[in-house]
Amino acid sequence: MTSGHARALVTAPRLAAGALFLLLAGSATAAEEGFFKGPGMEGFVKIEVYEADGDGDGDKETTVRRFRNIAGDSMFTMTTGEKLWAWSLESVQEDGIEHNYVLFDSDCDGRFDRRYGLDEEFTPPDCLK
Ligand SMILES: [Ca+2]
Ligand SMILES: [Ca+2]
Repeated sequence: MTSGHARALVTAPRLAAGALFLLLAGSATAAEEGFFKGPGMEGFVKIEVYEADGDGDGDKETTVRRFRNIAGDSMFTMTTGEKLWAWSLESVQEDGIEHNYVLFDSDCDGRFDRRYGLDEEFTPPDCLK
């Protein structure tokens, strides 16, 4: 209902505790469809890596890598079995979807075809199962 949860999820290491990558039911999710280019890692350093259960089945299938740059922007990637299927950027200086998003590869072809806002809900793509 608020973006507070999502923000916490995106930025909080506690995601590893096992919850879904879900933010909240009830937010009308409207992912944008298209082709989206990853933001790139230039200037970012890895600050944390952990395993997470993105679909709630008890198995931690997803490796989450979190990054930060000197400006304080946050980034994470989600990888399952070597497949990078989500890449997020959260900017401290810029508002809006162009600078705060999760890119998502829904069909495992290596190209991001959806873009979510940081307060939207997503789980690992079905094609990984
Ligand atoms: Ca799981
Ligand atoms: Ca794709």
